[in-house]
Order: sequence, then C-alpha cells, then structure tokens
Amino acid sequence: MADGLGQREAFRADVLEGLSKPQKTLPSRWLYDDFGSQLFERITGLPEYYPTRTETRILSDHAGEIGAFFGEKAVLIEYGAGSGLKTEIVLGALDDPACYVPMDIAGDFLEQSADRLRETFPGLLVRPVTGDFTTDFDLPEDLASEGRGAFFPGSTLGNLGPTQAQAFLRRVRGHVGEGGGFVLGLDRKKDVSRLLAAYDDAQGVTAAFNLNILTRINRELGGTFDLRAFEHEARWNEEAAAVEMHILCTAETRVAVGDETFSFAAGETIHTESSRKYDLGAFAQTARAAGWTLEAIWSDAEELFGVLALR
Ligand code: AVJ
Repeated sequence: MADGLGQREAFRADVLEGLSKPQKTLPSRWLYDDFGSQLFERITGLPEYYPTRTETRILSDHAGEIGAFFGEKAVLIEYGAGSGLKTEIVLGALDDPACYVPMDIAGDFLEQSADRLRETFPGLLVRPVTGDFTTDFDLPEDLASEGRGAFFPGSTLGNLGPTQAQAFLRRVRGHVGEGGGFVLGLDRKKDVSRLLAAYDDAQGVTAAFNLNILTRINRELGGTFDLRAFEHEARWNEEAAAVEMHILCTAETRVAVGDETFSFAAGETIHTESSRKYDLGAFAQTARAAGWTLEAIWSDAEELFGVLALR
C-alpha cells in the first residue's frame, strides 16, 4: 500500500496522544486492520447486531424510490469502500448511472472491491478515491459536476464526534453541490438493553474486534500490551446518546509503546469508539444547519434504523 508508511506514523501519533490523556482513547478508525475488518464483517451477521440487516432490508424495500431520488445518470459518491450488498442494491437501483466513486482510507481494499463491482455492473465507470473522509479531501478534478449524489450507510456518521459530524455534513454538501441528493443511514435510539447487546454479543466477536486494536499496537508499533489484563466493555452514555466501546484494564500494569511507557490502574479504561444513536426529528435540525433539507425517511416496522433522503 503506497500510503502504508504515512498510515503507520499517523497510527503511532494517535496512539501516543490518546494514551497520554486522562481518559485514555484510541480513535475507532484504527480498529479496521485486515483482521479487524474481517471481525467487523462477522459482527454484521450476528443475531444481536441488527443494524446491517435492517438497513439492507430498508434499502431493498425502497430501491425504486432511491433510484428516483438520485435521478438519471447519477454520479454516486460513497463514503467508505462500498464492498457490500448495500452498495449493490443502490447501484442496481440507479437509472443509467454515469459513475460510482467509492472513497476509503484502505487503498488496496478499495481497488479490490472496485474490481468486483466492475464485474457485477459491466459498463459502470468506477473511480475509487483513497482518502480519509473525516478530513478535508478533494474529489477527482474531472468528475462530472452534474447529477452528483452521496451515499453514507451503516450509521458510520455516528462514529464521528458532533463537531466532526457537522463538518462532514457540510463537506458532503460541497461535494454534491446545489440540488445534489444524500442518502444517509442512521441507527435510531431504542431500548438500552437492545443497544448494549448489539455491542457485546454472546459469541464475543465484538470483544475480539475491540481488543484487536491492542494486538495491532503490539505488532505495528512495538507495544507490550498483555491481553490477559484487558477486557471488552460496552456502555451507554446517555448525555452523548451513544454506545461506547471501552477496553477495561483489570489489573494495574505498565505498557510500553516503542520508547514510551504508559501506566494503567485497575479499573481504568481506554475509550475506543462512540456509536451515536439518533432521534431522526432532532437530526433533521442538525442536517438543516449544514444546508440539507429532509425529503424522506425510510425505516423498518420496529423503527430500529433510519435511511434519510436529504437534498
Ligand atoms: C462502523 C458504524 C457500522 O458503530 O455500529 C460495530 C462499528 N462497532 N460494532 C457501529 C461497530 C462495534 C459500527 N459501524
């Protein structure tokens, strides 16, 4: 991967900074190395993890409306690699699409899924862009400006902090331009027990996904985490309206990462992810502040998940 070295240094900087804070943190984007991405794929099929299957169902139930919303000859930009069924449903719903632009930080994964989509949709122009959608980035200069639309499924917006999320919504507004559409998937507020089960499954796949970030630090940054002293924890943060993943230290320990050492008290945690849950009415106000008007909400019978059409 051409950006491997830059990524490694960015990872190191984030880890050293995050572990130096009073509340230790690690940004959730680093959960997704090869093994982490495989574990996430397994999470999406778990009985407790309702978001993926629910959103997929909503998209297929409303494929006709989604196709009409984006219009003819759409230039569809997806934030995230778009390897899955959800992308195929939306691409399949489009009327003679001009181009599909997936963007992701994992360059090689992006190329692989682009190749697969070219086979599934012969004649579709696929133009992957490597970049981090949580920071400012440019789209290819020669990309048609007419008919642009955006797709951001998975409630991944909920992994961004409120300030980052607002900046992201504005950036997408700039990318698609006046009149451009945005289909956004958001996980809805619900019973806390149901939410926590989705992030602490009985098979322990989410636990493995969370703890894998320590193994990654050991391997890539010369870390000395002893995995026996750490446990997965899922918490509901009412104020932030988010499920938080933490890594709980169960016994006092010191850990080296390269030349630096960090001490952990028993009971201390590393906050690794926030997954915000939405009141869709309140979110419409947030979206409006970023220049979006809500045109439609599609949901499931249990009102677990929402797919919003914004323009
Ligand atoms: C990346 C937003 C789809 O927050 O629900 C799944 C990641 N973390 N289980 C989410 C995740 C723990 C997931 N998304």
